[in-house]
This record gives sequence, structure tokens and C-alpha cells, in this order.
Amino acid sequence: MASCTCSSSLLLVNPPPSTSRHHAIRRNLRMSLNNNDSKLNPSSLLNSVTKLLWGQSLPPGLLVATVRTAWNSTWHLMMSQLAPSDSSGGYSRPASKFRFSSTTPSQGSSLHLYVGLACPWAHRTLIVRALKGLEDAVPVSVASPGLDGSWEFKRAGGPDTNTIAPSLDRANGCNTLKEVYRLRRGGYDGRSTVPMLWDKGSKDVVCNESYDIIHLFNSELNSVAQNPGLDLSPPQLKKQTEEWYQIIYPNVNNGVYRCGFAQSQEAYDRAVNDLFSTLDKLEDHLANSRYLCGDTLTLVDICLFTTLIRFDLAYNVLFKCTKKKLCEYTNLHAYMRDIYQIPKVAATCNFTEIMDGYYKILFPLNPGSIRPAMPSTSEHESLCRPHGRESLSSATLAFVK
Ligand SMILES: N[C@@H](CCC(=O)N[C@@H](CS)C(=O)NCC(=O)O)C(=O)O
Repeated sequence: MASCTCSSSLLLVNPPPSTSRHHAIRRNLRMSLNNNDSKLNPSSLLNSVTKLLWGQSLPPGLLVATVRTAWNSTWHLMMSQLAPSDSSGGYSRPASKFRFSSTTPSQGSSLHLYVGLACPWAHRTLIVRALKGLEDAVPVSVASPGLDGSWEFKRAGGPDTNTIAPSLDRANGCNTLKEVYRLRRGGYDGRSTVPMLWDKGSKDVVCNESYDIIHLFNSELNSVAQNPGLDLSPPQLKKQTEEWYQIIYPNVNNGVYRCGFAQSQEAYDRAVNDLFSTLDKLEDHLANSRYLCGDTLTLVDICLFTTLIRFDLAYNVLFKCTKKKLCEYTNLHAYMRDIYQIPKVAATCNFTEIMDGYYKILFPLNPGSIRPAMPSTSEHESLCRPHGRESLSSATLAFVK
């Protein structure tokens, strides 16, 4: 076929690059990605790609291969910042920096709690604070996520007044959580995570590990709690709750993150199997037990609840926890509804904030930021339908004032 020589066609159809040119483009792109390594930023990446592709009319196969190389490298780069991984691509959660040591804050010291509503770890502290009646003793500031995933205090309120909503910083008047952390004695430049318990008196971080904070709320602040008689960690159940926690934390609470943040197929396969084999065991156990440790609601139930309530809203889709939806587990779903219906618990669950927090903020997992529709089984009305679990125990939940 005669080649077209008219000038208008030349503008539209460049001759395809030669095979050696294909290789050179891909090699240069790889080199520019590798050279910059951790210093790479999105605009320099875009510049490199534009420079290399400018004026080239790439055949679709090469275009896909080139963009795939660029996207894979960028994705791994973003993921390594969002979610540190081990050598096999498995998510490795950084340890909390501020744990309780042997010294706990004195009763009634001026504590302030910082949370974010999407966060399952912060959610634990909100529930225990509500059940123990610590709202007056431990005021709260509710951060919202900025587009880079860090926590900010830039908006307050929300359409649903029955549910806890984002707020400004009520303790320190800061614009970001990072600024609050930096106010502490000795400063701080590490990860600024929620939940964080702040001592207004000494202007210091007391703790930023949810498991420690819920134990502190349960047992160390009884003199200022409205429900001092409620013990969510009774001594006779300590061993049992600890054993459950050792199962639930790695496989379910952190297990969903291990699925979502896996950076290799092997790491994902491991995580998803651990998660669903544990959910299957829990489903069996909860057939005959109202809560994990029998008739008594404990802290470990609350730790499990905050993951379950996010499961169909976020983890099933965004974190690829796809073997089953939670609503397909009869006992687990009823158990979750049972806890949701305890007075004051529903008000700690802000589903809009949860969905926005995951789908709009975790950019590497959802680059288009489109928020899927809310599953109907996760709507408030659906969660309020009868759970039928009273028949498993004589426990009454009239303890919550
Ligand atoms: N182990 C901590 C985990 C806290 C955590 O990872 N919080 C996330 C939100 S779900 C966070 O604040 N991330 C912000 C960051 O890493 O900069 C706990 O249980 O309190």
C-alpha cells in the first residue's frame, strides 16, 4: 500500500517507532523511575513520561506496556509510603510510638481524646468512652482526613446530628493533628495517628495505642465515669479475652489491612485465607455464645465490632476481602447488630465518614475516588432489625446510662 504523503495525514499519523526505539523508551522510563527512587514526585514522573512519549504515536500494546510499567512503579512507591511491607510484600504495620508504661495518668487529669471517624482503632475508644460514660471527663476532637491522608481539623458538623461528626480541635485549636503532636514536650515528627490521648495539663501525648486507651478508659477513670460499675475486662475473663485478641488482631483487625495493603499476590493470598478462616471459626463459636467470652460483653467484642461494621462498607470491596460479605455470615452479622443496638453505640458509627475515609482518601487503592453505593444491609434501619441473640444469654445491657 502506498504511504500517504499529504501533510494533514502526517500531522495525525506518525510512523510507528522502530522496535529498538520501543525498547529505548521503556528502558529510559524505567531508568528515570529507578534513578529518582524515593525522591520521585508525581510531577517529575509526569514530566518524564510526557518527554518520552511526546510526539510518539504508540501502538496500543506498547502504550499499555509503558503505562503499566509507570503505574506499577508509581503504585509500589505510593504503597511503600502508605503501607510499609516486608520482603514478601506483606503489610507490616508500624508499632505505636506512645504506649502506656507503668505510670498511668492520675484520676481526673485533664485528658482529651483525638479521633477520626473512619478509623476502626479510634472507633474502639469512642465506644468504650460512651459505654463507661466518660463523655464529660474526656472531651473529644474529631479530625477528618485531608487528601494526603493526614488528619486535619478543617470542618465541623455534618448532616446527621444523631451521630458523632467531625469537629475543630477543641483542645489546642490546631489545624492539623501533626501540629498537636508537635506541641508535646520534646516535639515529635513521626506518624500522627488517631486515636491519641492528650493530657492538657502537661501538654503531652499520653498514648496513641487504641488497645491501651480502651483499657485505661475501662479501669483507670472510674472516679469520673458515669458507669463505673461496668467492667469490660473482668479479672476472671482476662486470660480468655487476651487469647481471643491474639486471634482477632492479626487475622481480622489487622487482617483486613493485610489484604488491602498486600503488595504481592502471595501476601494477599495468605492474608485473605487467614481472614476468612478466622471469620468461619468465629461464625461457629458465636452460634452458641452471645459474645466472644460467653454472656459478658468485653473489650475484645468491641475490638471485633469496629472491624465488622466496616466490612461490607469498605473492606469487602476496597481491600478485596471478597470471599464472602459479612451479611452472608448469619451469626456474625446478628452479633454485630446486637452490639450496634446497645444504647450509645450507633451514635459512634458515622457511615458517610467511614465510606469517604476509605474510598476517597486511600488513593493508591481507588485512584478515581469514586465512592460505591452503600450496601443496603449496612444501613442504620437494617442494622436495627431484631438480632435474636437474647436467647443465648441472660445478660442485660441496662448498664449503659
Ligand atoms: N496501632 C494503632 C493504629 C492507629 C492507626 O493506624 N491509625 C490510622 C488511622 S486508621 C492513622 O491515624 N494513620 C495516619 C498515619 O499513619 O499517618 C492503634 O491501634 O491505635
